[in-house]
Order: sequence, then C-alpha cells, then structure tokens
Amino acid sequence: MKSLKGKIVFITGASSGIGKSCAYAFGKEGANLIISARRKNLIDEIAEDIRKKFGVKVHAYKLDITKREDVINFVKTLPNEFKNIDILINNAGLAKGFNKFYEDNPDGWEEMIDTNVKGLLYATHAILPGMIERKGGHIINIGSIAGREAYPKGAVYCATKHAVDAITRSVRMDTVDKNILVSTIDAGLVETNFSKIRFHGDEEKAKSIYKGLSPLTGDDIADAVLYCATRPPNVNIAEITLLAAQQASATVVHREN
Ligand code: 8X3
Repeated sequence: MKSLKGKIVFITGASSGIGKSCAYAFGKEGANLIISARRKNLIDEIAEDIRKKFGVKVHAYKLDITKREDVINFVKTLPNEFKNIDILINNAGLAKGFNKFYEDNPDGWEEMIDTNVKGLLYATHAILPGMIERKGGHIINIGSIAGREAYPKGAVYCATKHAVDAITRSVRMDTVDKNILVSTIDAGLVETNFSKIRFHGDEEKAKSIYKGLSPLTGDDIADAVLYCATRPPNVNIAEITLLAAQQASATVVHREN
C-alpha cells in the first residue's frame, strides 16, 4: 500500500460534503493538504481543526474554480512547501435545478458547466504539467452515477458528469506513459447539501430525495477516494461506483415508509 504521509493533496470544493470528508480522511493519514472553496471562513475553520487533530500542514485558499486566470494564478503562487502536488481531488461540483429540460432555467446550466466541467479542466490543466515534470501524480475526479446514466430532469447535470467521465478516460490515455494515475469515483445518493443546492435552498424537497432509505455519506465517498489513492504502485483504480444499499441505479430506489 502507498503511504500518504507527507504527500501533498489538493482538494477542490473542500468547505463541505465529500470534499470536507476527503480533507479529514487524507489529513488523518498524514497528508499535507491544500483545500480550496469559495467560502474562505469555512475552509479556514476546517484547516485549523485538521492541523490541530492530525498535525499536518494545511493551506486553505479561497478559490472560484470557474475563473481560469484565478486557477492558473493560484497554482503559480503556491507556497514552496505546497508546490509539488501529488494528488489532485477534483471534487468541486454542483447541480442546479431538477426540471424537465424545456422548463429548466439556463442560468443553472452555466453554473453547472462552468464548475463541473470547466473548473475541473482548469485545475487539471494547471496542475498536470508539474506532475509530469515530477514524473508522478494521481488525479481523482469525483464523478457521479449521473455520469454513467442519464435520468429525467437531469439533462445538463448528467451531461456535465458524462463529460467528467470522458475527460477522465481521455486524460488517462494522454498520461499513460507519464506515471500519472487518473481515476473517477462515481456515487449515487449521498446526503450532503447537494440536494439543497439543487433545489435552491428548499429543505423539504432536498430531504425528500433521501426519504425512506439510508443514503451514502461524504465519509463513505472519502473512504473510496482514500482506497483509490493508497493502492500499491502497480495498481490504478480506473473507476469506483458507489450506490446507497437501497439503490440499484440512478432511478431505481427502494424506499421504506
Ligand atoms: C449526485 C447523484 O443521483 O443526484 O451526483 O445524480 S444524483
């Protein structure tokens, strides 16, 4: 198994949910972390807590992943001790709206495409050359079951996650001779603030998504990310799909009342 002690792990969208769980999981294993999000106060608190709990170095950086110049500048100006990123966890992502396509608001499309696709591309493109130069690295994309199946009312979100799947596969091919691993972790129903954001803050609607079943948690996904990052050097986990126990596919779910 590969040790994470002293490795530098960059996690986008680390202020909550899966990203925050990954920060704690990797910090616990002794990795030094770069955590970014738009909400600086939240990542500052998380950074402080992780430093105290695990004694690792944490660099918290306010970053809007959708701004290409900001992403480039962020990577260029990283403090020396954080420059050599070993693992990039492309986690920042969101869904906005859950409507039939013809009734959907295009504002949400821009945000999803900008964050889930362009943001992931910007971060990967900014960090990969350094990994190639250092002759090693691991890119772990947080995809979704929505990248494996399309479902009703999810045209654009599913399209963005299918894009993540395509990017994962292509970049893996492009870097196969560079000792770079590229993986995707695709989850189904994970209870985070994902649904609240999707439903524009409507708590009731958000809760109904997880009603009558035991959803996955951010920690369940972080556990899979950790597994992926710690295999022996001869192993690349191409993809892991996780579903809640009462979920058979994106749309087939058993709920108990
Ligand atoms: C989130 C999972 O099923 O809401 O990526 O698309 S789902």
